[in-house]
Amino acid sequence: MTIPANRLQTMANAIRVLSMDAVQAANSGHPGMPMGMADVATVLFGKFLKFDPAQPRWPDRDRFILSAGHGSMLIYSLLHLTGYERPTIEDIKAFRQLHSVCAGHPENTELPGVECTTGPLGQGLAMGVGFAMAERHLNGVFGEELVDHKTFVIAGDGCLMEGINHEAIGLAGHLKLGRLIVLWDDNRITIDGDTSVSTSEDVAARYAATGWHTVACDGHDFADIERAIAEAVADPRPSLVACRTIIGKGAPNKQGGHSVHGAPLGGAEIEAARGELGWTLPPFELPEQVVADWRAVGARGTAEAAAWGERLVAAPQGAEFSRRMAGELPDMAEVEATFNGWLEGDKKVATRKASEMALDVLTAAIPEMIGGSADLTGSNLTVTKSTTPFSPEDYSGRYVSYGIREFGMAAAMNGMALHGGVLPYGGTFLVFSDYCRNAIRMSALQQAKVVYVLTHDSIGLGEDGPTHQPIEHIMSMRMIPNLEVFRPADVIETAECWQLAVANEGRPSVLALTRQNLPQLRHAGPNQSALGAYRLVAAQAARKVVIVATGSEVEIAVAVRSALESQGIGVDVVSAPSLSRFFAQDSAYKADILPAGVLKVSIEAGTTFGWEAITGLDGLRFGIDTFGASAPADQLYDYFGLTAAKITPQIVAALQTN
Ligand SMILES: Cc1ncc(C[n+]2csc(CCOP(=O)(O)OP(=O)(O)O)c2C)c(N)n1
Ligand SMILES: [Mg+2]
Repeated sequence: MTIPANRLQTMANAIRVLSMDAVQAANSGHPGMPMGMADVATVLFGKFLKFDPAQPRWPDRDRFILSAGHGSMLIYSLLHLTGYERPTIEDIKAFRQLHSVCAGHPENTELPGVECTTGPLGQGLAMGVGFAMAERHLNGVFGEELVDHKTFVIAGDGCLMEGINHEAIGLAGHLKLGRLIVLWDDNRITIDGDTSVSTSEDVAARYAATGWHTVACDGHDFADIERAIAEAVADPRPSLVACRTIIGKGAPNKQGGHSVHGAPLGGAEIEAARGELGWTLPPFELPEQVVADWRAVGARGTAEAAAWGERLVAAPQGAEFSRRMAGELPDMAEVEATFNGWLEGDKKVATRKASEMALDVLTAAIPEMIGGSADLTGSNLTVTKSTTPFSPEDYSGRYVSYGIREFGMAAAMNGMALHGGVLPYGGTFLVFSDYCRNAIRMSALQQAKVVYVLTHDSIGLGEDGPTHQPIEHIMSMRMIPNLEVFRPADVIETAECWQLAVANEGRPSVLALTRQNLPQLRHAGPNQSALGAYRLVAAQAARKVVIVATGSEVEIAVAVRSALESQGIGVDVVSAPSLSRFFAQDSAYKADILPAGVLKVSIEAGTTFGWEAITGLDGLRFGIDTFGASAPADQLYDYFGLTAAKITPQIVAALQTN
């Protein structure tokens, strides 16, 4: 399909006008980026992108990621113009208003066609790496017939300047992800003004140094844009296309300056822009020819999508491919039987080791699981017999050596999960969750099923000292909405929590795991962790105390209970592997576990902040509200007062004063 250049220009101008009018109507938003990149986006969608607006989730579509999420009107315009069901023109009129699918920044949960939520600069591109990894993996497993698509990213100066960019492109270059193509909006403007105020970097040289192909073009010359993208598509390396653009192009008095970045153009400038662009129609009305031309672009993929559908039906692995893409787990009966077999044993292992044992079983049963670690495989214990290396030589492998790139790893896992067909998990030390915290937050916001294996979860890691000992981390991650934080207490809870994590639809999970060995406390099923918190040991004497503990501190709680019971004080021990799950139980269950009129005590080797929700203000909270220290683990537990010998008398004293 060849559209004459003048018609292409009008198609691009439709993006410009829709964007400036929507921002003006909302009195909020970012017209500069969409107006500047309208020409590039028109060529990309018009000539290269494989998609079918009638089947937004067609598995073999090219993925398009607007990493410069502030330019959200660009993607809303494109989806509308090419004929997606949503956004309608009414949706666009409601840009940035409550419940509009045209949210301030593009949200994957709002609109099919928005592959991932963007706005935190740099992460869209880094998720693009994950999308490209998932594509190569599924291609390796299912072959060219079913999986053969590209990932296109539009990124701005900010996306390239962020630190995560270094991690992401290093990983992509190393993995030779040649189907990843980044279109850089090289407009040399950011919010504070010209990029020269803050950077002197030779971006192309940096990309070249990490194994990328780079090419430049005039981002307002259709033929030149097409030439550059074609070159990028042809090159076997991941590609950076530097598109020289003018921010806000089409606004005659404001274009090229930072004032168009993030503010409405204003009535007078919009009128001037209409003159400049030769646009006579009022806001939110589009010329028939433009609509027809854009719909023709949208129809370009129809036949290919249909042919793909036929191949899927014919493919021997078609049903398995569809299962994975739908995110449905395979039959888990054998997994459960194996885990149930552990109940009879008496395994004293670290929960990180228990996690490795569980992963051995799970990765054998769930072929879509792709593991990895940020260079701590031997500590996180994330590799299994089933997870052979994922590499350019064998993309069907299932273990990613992410390198020391926690943020890059987490963002890539988000991209993989959102691509679909894979279930990513990855490890690092819990304390370094801070390095990837915003990507963990984005997992939760995007409802991405990603499992974070965060080991060395307390002072129990010992001699590495306070830099490596998490204090506030577990509780602060519990505050992230839609993230489930598990802290299992033994081998059984670890297996249970893993089962819950892989079944957690639309939600990421954290598994906080110990370095040190823990005794097996549970010898009976069924999955008690599914309740969030449950009575592990019930009081024998008249109940005066309920101790709620997590992870490695459940063992301590059990010892405290024994000491108190021997003094005639009845104590329940409640293990609480998932507080959010417990809080979601009905009030009768919660009242049964935390009855009124007894002293409530919490023990967790981290901040005590937040435990008031369990203990009330008159309960006792044992934890650590300073940084840790460097020493063997048992000495640290004693030093920080987290032993039965130190906790028991404080509970006795509290009972006496009450
Ligand atoms: C991680 C992060 N930091 C800061 C911001 C706020 N912010 C939004 S856009 C922007 C400037 C980006 O410049 P550029 O990518 O060149 O976009 P342009 O002005 O060219 O549209 C900033 C700092 C953000 N969205 N994400
Ligand atoms: Mg810029």
